[in-house]
Amino acid sequence: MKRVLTYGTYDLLHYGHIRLLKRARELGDYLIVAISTDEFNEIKKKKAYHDYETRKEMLEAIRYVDLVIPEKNWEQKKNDVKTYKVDVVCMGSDWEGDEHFESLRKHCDVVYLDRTQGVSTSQIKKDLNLVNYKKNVNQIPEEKQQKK
Ligand code: C2G
Repeated sequence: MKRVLTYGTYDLLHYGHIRLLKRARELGDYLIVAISTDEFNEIKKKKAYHDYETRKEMLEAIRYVDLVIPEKNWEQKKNDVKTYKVDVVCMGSDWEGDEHFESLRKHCDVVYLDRTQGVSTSQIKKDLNLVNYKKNVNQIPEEKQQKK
């Protein structure tokens, strides 16, 4: 059984993510996705809209994904490859040549798949004006919301 591993935040899941996961799964027979914990996102300077548990739940519902594990730091990748007997680590092409992945070539194959153009979580946030969004503000009754 050929085992594939990929990493990501997978926030505000979109078709770019889905197309990556589909192609990653096609590289083998079993796909493991390591998603960044909320704490690791702080280190990556990424503020996810959905928390780790929600992002995990959504990824586990995708037919191409066989297992979701936490990505807690940059350093765990070599251990992940050994622990899960990974044959291929793959990432979108925006990561091509990154040392975090190139250093894994001693332990497994490393494949970069073309990134889907025209969609990104950060663009979705901008388009929906979520950049300054305060979570759950809509659930506060009108009369109680802070008047600017
Ligand atoms: N991706 C893609 N096309 C897009 C957007 C993303 O192919 N339009 C790919 C990325 O290249 C990545 C995966 O989808 O392989 C997940 O994207 P992000 O959630 O943005 O991942 P990132 O924050 O880059 O985290 O240790 C590595 C990091 O955890 C990767």
